[in-house]
Amino acid sequence: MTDNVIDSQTQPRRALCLLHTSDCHLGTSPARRQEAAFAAAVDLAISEEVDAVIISGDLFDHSRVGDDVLSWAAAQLARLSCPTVMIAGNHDVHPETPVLHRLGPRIQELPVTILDSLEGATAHLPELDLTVWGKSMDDHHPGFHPLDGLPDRPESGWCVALGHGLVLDDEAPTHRSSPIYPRHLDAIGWDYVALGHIHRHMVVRESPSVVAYSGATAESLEGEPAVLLVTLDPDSGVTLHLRELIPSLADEMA
Ligand SMILES: [Mn+2]
Repeated sequence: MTDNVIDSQTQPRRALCLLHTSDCHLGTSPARRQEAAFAAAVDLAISEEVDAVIISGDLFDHSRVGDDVLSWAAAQLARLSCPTVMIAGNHDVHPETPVLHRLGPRIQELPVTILDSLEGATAHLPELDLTVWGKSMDDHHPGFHPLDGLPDRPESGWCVALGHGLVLDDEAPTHRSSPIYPRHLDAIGWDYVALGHIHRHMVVRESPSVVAYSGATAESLEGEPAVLLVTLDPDSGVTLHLRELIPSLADEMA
């Protein structure tokens, strides 16, 4: 066995810092409160030099947002030098003209990945040794299970799963849409499960995987803007820090 082989097999994963947000709801209203919060989130990603940005659905408030909102969002994502990975939520999905597909041509040149397969899709970011899985939805209904179909964790590297749905306390059948049952979370061996849909930040559980809602960008911290910084560290594991955002009044009023 050569030294090179030993190195490649024993090389520890390097620590990563991810910015996790969801439910940005861009295009909600002319007041631009959501846009100001999102711009502040991008500012934080840049100043903290995060390794990747994760958006767990509902980047947009609805499928009819104007082209100006789409172009503005693309310009914000273009400020990031790190990769961005996102899924659709129940607000930005539409069977005929998904708003994220309208965003697509505007972000072609950017390191942005939209995981838009209904069966689930995996993005591998080799420069970060990071695998991200997520599933798109074509409708928000009780039969859609956001984490169903998640494959076994990759053999090496960090792995993060995205889901947009409602975590339930027990296995009782429900009429709530996009349910995530305990059995879905019990079975996961991935490092972190980044959830969206609930607008308040919430740590759902810490084992076998750390599972958390970031909360909505504009209101996750008791109604105020915040995002979640997720540190993946070979020594200390997964650590979450909810970081308050200070939106610029100029972005809000523009
Ligand atoms: Mn939602």
